[in-house]
Amino acid sequence: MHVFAIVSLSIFLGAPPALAHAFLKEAVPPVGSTVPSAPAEIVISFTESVEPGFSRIEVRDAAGARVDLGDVRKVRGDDTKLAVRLGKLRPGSYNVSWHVTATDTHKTQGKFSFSVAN
Ligand SMILES: [Cu+2]
Repeated sequence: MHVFAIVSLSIFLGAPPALAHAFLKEAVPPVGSTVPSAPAEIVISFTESVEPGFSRIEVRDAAGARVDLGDVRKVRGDDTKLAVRLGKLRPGSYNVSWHVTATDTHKTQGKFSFSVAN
């Protein structure tokens, strides 16, 4: 709930301040990592609670083909974690892009990559 803070600070500063919206905190597989075997899912932890119904995680291989199953969901008991299952990944590099809506309705997005070792 940053609405009042944004409105009041914007009046004084003339620009939206950098507040604690939902940014990537941690991912499994880790951002930039090379993992020894194909993961069955991606789990991303965010810095704030997010709404699974208004959030997306897309995973693509080096050729741009979608490899996730499109079933983004909240990880049980933790509003800050989203997971998406993956098809069978071959060795190579993968790009993950995420677009999430925090429970305060603020939208954020980002991307990272990881690799599956040969
Ligand atoms: Cu926010």
